[in-house]
Amino acid sequence: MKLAVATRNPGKLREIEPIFRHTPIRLVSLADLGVEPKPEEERLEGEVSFARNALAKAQYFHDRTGLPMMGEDSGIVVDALNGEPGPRSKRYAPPEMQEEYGVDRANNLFLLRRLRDIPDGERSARFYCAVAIVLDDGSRLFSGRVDGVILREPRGEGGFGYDPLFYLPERGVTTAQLSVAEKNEVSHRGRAMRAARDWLLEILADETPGGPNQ
Ligand code: ITT
Repeated sequence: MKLAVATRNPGKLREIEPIFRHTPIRLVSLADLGVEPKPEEERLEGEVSFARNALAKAQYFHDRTGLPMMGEDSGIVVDALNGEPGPRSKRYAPPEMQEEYGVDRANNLFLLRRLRDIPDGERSARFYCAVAIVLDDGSRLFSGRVDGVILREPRGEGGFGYDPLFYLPERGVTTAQLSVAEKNEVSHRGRAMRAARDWLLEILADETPGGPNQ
């Protein structure tokens, strides 16, 4: 089965690919398919919920390609900021800052600035991930989360986005200090993707003549 992935974020693709390795599901990216970026894609993401955004991305690219499509929306939710930046995680820092420092670095600097006066015991946060699968005959949503704490300065070179600030107390590292495999074990994306993968594998088993479900 061919499953297209409705993301233009290479960091996400790097983490999603190993989860589908050694399965009959073959992932293809928008780049593999030659699906050119269009300005209207920017409007797929609102500020209401991760699930809505994931579904909007999957449905939009399913309509454009006709392929089984997986959309993913994720971000960071910070308790001391009443859930900010949430679904706005990618566009959190003002555009001038993003232009000057690059998107990820600007967002990290901006988050640190917003949390400057928040004491150590009150910096809890979580990454959240919604995954939508859109097939010809319907769609399904999955989600995952991982809880952590926002540090006062970045640590680690791996991952992407807010990873260098996201500390996992039980492991004593940030998610930027984990390998892709280690991050996938605990992360919001790993959890949501494994649930989506297992659901697709059930469908495939069901459809295979003489397969385990027949
Ligand atoms: P697509 O919409 O093309 O998939 P995107 O980068 O626009 O890619 P999102 O709208 O879902 O993706 O924004 C997610 C942002 O949330 C991302 O830019 C990061 O800043 C942050 N984020 C999500 N998952 C993360 C992770 O595992 N580690 C660090 N930051 C993460």
